[in-house]
Amino acid sequence: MLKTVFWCESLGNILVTGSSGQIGTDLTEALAKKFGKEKIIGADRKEPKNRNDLGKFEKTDVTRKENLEKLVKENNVETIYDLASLLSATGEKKPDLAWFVNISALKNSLDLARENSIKVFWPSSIAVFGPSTPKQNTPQQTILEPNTMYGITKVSGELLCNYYFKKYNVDVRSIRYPGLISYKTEAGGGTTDYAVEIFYEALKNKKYECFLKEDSTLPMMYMPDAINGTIKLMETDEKNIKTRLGYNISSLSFSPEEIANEIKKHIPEFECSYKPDERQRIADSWPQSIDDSKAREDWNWKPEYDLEKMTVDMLEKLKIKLGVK
Ligand code: AKB
Repeated sequence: MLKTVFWCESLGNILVTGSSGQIGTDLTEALAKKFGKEKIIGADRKEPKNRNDLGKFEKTDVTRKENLEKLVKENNVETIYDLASLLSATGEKKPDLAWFVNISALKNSLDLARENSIKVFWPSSIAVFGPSTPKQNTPQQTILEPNTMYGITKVSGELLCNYYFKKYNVDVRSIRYPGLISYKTEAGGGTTDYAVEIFYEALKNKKYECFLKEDSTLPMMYMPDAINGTIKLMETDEKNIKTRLGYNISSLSFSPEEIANEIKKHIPEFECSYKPDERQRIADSWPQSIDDSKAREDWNWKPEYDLEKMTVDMLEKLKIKLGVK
């Protein structure tokens, strides 16, 4: 309780690792807007595309504990959003690297959190689920037997978070993100990336070749909902956090064909074709819809965007970004 009040009132500095990535870009901007950009430190191996409104940035590799420690100590960090991660498709191409990056960055954050009373957010994913998990309305507590290295890092990471909470009382919180769709930063290396690419291609070329089959339904979410949910979870009173594994959250589920049809309502000439590649196997191993009732009960999670509202907003924002009429 004391810790929560302290965090809410003093709002010490916030470090976002992986800040140039898909979630990192949106989250850094949202945190800077909410708490003031002087409180936010972004860190990544890649420079951010646009530094405006993002706060301080350090180019560094947080898989090395001494780099992370320097950032924490020099900036009086009280909260870490540890987003440094390789995604599912890259993880299958480079499984050793995926294990190393995803787990060592988290272990470093948790160790520093334990030593310095830091609060941590860590992103899990629907990739914790595998072919043996129920596919519809997948419960919070269910079979976790992923068949991708990315999924294995996410299950292991969740268990590590839970261990650090139970053994060292580290206040670590996590969300199992579905595929995320944002107009600010393009996705990279994931299985759900098609749901971002399709918007760019529809606007630029009026056609898109999708790397998943037309009927591959997956859980998805518009980035503003994901960012609001993340900040809301971190602001929730500690007594309401009932799991230190990842919380299921959900808003949309659609297939490539469904999103293509939604885009066609606005761009009637748009044509989508389908040529599944190795990412199809990953998509086939994941659930189609998620039961997020625990998150709704424990910390009042509620998304705002449905498919129609998201499509309108994505097209509107991307038209401005791409300079398309
Ligand atoms: C991916 O496709 O790898 C990610 C995820 C669902 O975690 N977007």
